[in-house]
Amino acid sequence: MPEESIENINFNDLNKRAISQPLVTNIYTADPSAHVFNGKIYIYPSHDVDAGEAFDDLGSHFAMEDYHVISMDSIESEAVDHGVALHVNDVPWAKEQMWAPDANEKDGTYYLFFPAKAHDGIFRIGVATSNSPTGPFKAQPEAIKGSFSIDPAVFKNEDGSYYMYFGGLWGGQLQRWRTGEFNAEQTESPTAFLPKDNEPALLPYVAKMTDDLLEFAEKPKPIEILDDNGNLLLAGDNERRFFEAAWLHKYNGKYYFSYSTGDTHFICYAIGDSPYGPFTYGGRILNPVVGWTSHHSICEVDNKWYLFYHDSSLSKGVTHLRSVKVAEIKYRADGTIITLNPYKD
Ligand code: FUB
Repeated sequence: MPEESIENINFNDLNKRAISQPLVTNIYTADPSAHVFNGKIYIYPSHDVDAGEAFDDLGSHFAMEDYHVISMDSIESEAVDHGVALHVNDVPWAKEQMWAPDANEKDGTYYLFFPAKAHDGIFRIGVATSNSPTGPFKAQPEAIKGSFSIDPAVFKNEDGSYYMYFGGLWGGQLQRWRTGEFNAEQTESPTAFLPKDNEPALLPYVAKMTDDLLEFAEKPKPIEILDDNGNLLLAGDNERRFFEAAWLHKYNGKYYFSYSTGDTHFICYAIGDSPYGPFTYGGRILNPVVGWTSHHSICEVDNKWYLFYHDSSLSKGVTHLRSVKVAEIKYRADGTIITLNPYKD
């Protein structure tokens, strides 16, 4: 779907075949992180805008400046946009590119976790807090110490501990951190510094959070994604290896780590027995959507499981003008997930 020329797509037909429609149409939204707080659904998306930046493989066209929170009383009800919850101008350490966020709650305080490029051009991850799930959020003066790259997702484990999952290739800069230090060498190539195809793929990271959820309690650890033989997926395994958009949920006693394969446009998952992994590749959750990126979250609402995702159907295929959608997912008895096709044949 993303490789198909946009001119060849009949969007009226595509929208009729879509398994779901945009949740809001007054603004463009992407990268939805969904949670149920106090019986209500809250979605923390990116707020897509057209800032006039030229398209490039490092994502300069994703020039988002703020976050809005969307809520729904139930999965069938109308989605409500609560307006600006945090603006980049109110984040002392951040300069630009407010990419995919997540949120969580602890003891009545709501935490918004978000990546942005700092004034030195390096992506970091920050935290902002509020006493309301819809904000407004007040940002911490500094980014999380030791944070890097993009796409934070914060999972609350049953024992009350919280873990942040993060990382993203190309514009998300994960490949620049291979030595543990940021490689600042000048290049416009999104694939510079990536491992060779026959080497293990770059891994996303996880870190337990401190009790106040404002810092990492430990040095981030790489998350191993293995094949059925127990080997790390290789960098050349483009249809299965991690690219960006980490998420963790627990189903039937197992931890499911899900993510986007980026340039091959799948949402995939891997299953493990610990929040740290290792995770064994399990399959695809979502086939490619219209638009280059694919990003998701998985949330249980009233004993059913839902995939929140996005596509570029409303903007007729504009990569950086996306819309958040939701569709139910189903598990087989063996715990595998039935792959969704975002558009019916
Ligand atoms: O929205 C900007 C970036 O695009 C996100 O951080 C990635 O996950 C991709 O969806």
